[in-house]
Amino acid sequence: MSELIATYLLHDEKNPDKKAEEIALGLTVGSWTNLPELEQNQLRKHKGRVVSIEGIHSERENQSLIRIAYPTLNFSNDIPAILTTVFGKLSLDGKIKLLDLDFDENLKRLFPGPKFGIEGIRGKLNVYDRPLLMSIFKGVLGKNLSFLAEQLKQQALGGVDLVKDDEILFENELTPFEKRIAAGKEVLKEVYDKTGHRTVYAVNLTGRTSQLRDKARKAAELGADLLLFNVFSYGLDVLQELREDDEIGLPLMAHPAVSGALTSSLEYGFSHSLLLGKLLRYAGADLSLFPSPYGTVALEKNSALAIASELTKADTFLKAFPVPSAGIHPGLVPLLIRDFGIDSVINAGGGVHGHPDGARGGGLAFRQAIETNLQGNTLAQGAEQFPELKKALQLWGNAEVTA
Ligand code: 1AE
Repeated sequence: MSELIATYLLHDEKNPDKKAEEIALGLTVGSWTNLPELEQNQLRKHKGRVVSIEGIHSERENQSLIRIAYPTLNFSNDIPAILTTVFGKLSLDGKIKLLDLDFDENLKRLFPGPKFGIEGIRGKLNVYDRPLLMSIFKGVLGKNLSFLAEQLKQQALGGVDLVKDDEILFENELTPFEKRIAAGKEVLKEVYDKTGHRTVYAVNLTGRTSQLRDKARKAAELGADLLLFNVFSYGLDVLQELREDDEIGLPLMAHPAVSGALTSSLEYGFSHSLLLGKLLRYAGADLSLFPSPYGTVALEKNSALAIASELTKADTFLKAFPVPSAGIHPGLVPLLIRDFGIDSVINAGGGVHGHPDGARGGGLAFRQAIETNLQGNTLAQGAEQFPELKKALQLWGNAEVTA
């Protein structure tokens, strides 16, 4: 029998054995022992099963790790049905956190995974031997297309590989979606013709859910490079719909906006690795942004590493790019490469635009930090050679890694 196994963390549960049994039955057949034998025989294939119960006790905490197996027969093969089964009413029922879901191979096969993945994105850029560098439009609300175009040009001239819209840039009269795509293409072609450096632009796909498919298809028609998507404002299934539409066929960059409300508590919600790692990858994201352990919106290091691991570990799906973000500056590059490796994207907004020489200088400083680190040199050594890197380190400091 095919099963989906959910792992939960319970806090302050006095009787975890009883609770586990209640979950296994309550979220499947309801009750069991009181059922007549005939009904038991009919319902056996729908019955949930307690797989294990483990106590984690310390002076401060009383936790239990429980694993429950749900027959896949009970739900349709989509993320909304799965989440409603394993964490529907249960998410409202006391201190319980959903840590992980183990899909068996049959179930997994019904999900698309990334269309492009790490290799596909690298192929678009022809960059294989270093982390990619991404920057973010900043301060663009209330600004017109020529302002955006100039900001894009400066970021591209700095050697940035990807530029993403700010996630808070929605449909507006000054910089409408379709015009942003067209203007972005023109600027990036100009930079490519002049320098030979290719930069791609992730345009923010926004609006009512019912409009997204047509908008995304239009973006593809206009030659957009990638779509940025605020997945958690909409739902994972909406991401999957976009991924599975062959008339869209664009790489999808998942922004973590709103996800903090679902993941940040130690006692409630989802684990970071499940939501921003495993489920995003299964649903089809090619890149997943999340707070790095070092920046302004820091995420605890083990959680950030666990997200990256879910996005990149060996699986039937293509690997998705981890994009540790928020408050990143060139002085953090050695830490990022040490922890996330070269198959990651280094992403900065303020750390690019805030450079004393502007966005071009910021981009250059990042590229210099990456080059210096991959050559096995310290950033202090790199700063002797590169003036932009030197200015960045003077401004933001240097988290040198020696090991
Ligand atoms: C975790 C998402 C980061 C993000 O979207 C963003 O805009 C970061 O900006 P900076 O690098 O912190 O300025």
